[in-house]
Amino acid sequence: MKTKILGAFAIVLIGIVALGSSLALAAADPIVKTHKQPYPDREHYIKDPPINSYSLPPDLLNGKWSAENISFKSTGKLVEYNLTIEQIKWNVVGDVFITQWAFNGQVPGPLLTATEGDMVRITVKNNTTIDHTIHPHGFWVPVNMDGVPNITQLSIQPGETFTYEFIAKPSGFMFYHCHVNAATHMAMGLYGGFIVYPGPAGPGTPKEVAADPNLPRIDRDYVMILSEIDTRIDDGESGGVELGHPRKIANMNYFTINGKSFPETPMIFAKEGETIRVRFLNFGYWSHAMHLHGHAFAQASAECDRCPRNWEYRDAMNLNAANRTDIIFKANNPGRWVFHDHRVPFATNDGAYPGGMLTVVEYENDPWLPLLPQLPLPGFKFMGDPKTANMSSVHQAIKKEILGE
Ligand SMILES: [Cu+2]
Repeated sequence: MKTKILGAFAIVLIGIVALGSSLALAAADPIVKTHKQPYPDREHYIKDPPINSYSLPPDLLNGKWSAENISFKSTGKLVEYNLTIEQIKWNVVGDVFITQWAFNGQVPGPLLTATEGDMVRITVKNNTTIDHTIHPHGFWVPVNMDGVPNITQLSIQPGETFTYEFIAKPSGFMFYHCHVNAATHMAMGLYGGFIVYPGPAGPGTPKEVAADPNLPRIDRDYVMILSEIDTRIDDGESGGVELGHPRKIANMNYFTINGKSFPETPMIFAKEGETIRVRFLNFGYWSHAMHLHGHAFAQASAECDRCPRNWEYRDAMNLNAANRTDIIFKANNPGRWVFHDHRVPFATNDGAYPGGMLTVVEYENDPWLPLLPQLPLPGFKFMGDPKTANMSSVHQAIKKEILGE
């Protein structure tokens, strides 16, 4: 302990000396932003991966768990991602386009993955005229990698590049988002999912937490990130910089799954007998009550895979802002089933039903399908131009009906 304190003093002293010299340089040179790498011994990390352990307060867990029995071995692997931030026009559905700031030109940004114990390096290049950061949400990172402007780092200025580096832990469904003026920048599309797969268990880790023993074999895995859009972003006076004002939350008029509103939302495909998992993240400001027709699903928190998870059977689940959940269902009822927000006004496109946060579970090669009513159903209002819409099979049927193609 004594050595650690002395060490910390030494770092502070070096820091002061370094600060002094950088101030002296700043007068003459343009400021080049750098940060101290949290793992300067990276070479050592790769050669001799350390054991990481973490603990949950035993009083929360009936004294069952402690730091000694939750551990994993680092993989010694470096996983690298490059992200750019640009201003784009994003196609929500049909002919609805809005201005967004986006990671790698898409909303949400690319789905990143790593294994627990990997070292993750994310290099971010800011190609916009506004400053940004990345907050790795749910990760247990060193504080200088937390991405909160002016509290843990200086924000990434236009034209600048910044590198985040941290060990991927714990395993679960994490995400990343900009934390600069977050109320606005999050609504402007700066978010993406990040799956951390469970790593090899470390010594002393009991079998029951080495991997989730309740987890069946998963045949198909889906990720669905829920969010909301206020199309008045582009209206100048009523949108723009006021986007992040709490009064404006009620202006959200498009509700998205992976950046798209129904009927362009991603579909879930299944074959009878398969086990399907959907990882949900609610990135919106409202809570969302996703309800699946025709099936019950098992649901549990996805925020820390190794932490105790309580699986519950539900046919609808409420997901609050920033929460992640796994839902698993057995494909045992063939047909075509909707899966939608039961706050039904959020299953519309600017008030036109059906739309928004609605998708379809469709069984492949299913004898039911030809027997179901031809789409579009009465009252169905197709949003946008079906000629240019990006359609999956159900939507192809609609296209056929409307255009006779
Ligand atoms: Cu930002």
